[in-house]
Amino acid sequence: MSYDPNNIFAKILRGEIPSHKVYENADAIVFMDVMPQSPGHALILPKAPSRNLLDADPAVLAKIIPLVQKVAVAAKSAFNADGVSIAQFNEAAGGQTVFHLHFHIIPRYEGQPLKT
Ligand code: DGP
Repeated sequence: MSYDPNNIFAKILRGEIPSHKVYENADAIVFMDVMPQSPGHALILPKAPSRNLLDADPAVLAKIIPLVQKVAVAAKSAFNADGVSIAQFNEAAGGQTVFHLHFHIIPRYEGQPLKT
């Protein structure tokens, strides 16, 4: 499977459609998920084009994982959560719906299941 430069996250990265951006650096962008599984559900995307984790450049992953950690710690604190789920899906059969690599940061609360 190849990378489609017209996927919705590529359009967000190019500024062609709006997002609620909360962080950006040279390598990545973080914005809020439009269909949050819990308050504070954010998405972290490397700017480099890859379809998902399966075709990602390890050098890109080496930069993104510390940011995943940073955002998870910040989200847990900002949303006064008890824990954080980090999710990442690959291909339609793996639950992926937008085909630009991204990580979900989902604040979690004791006794509260995710929305389905
Ligand atoms: P998945 O590919 O299954 O890992 O999930 C994609 C997520 O992206 C899903 O939680 C909904 C979210 N999403 C889809 N379209 C948009 C959009 O246009 N803007 C934002 N902020 N989030 C989106």
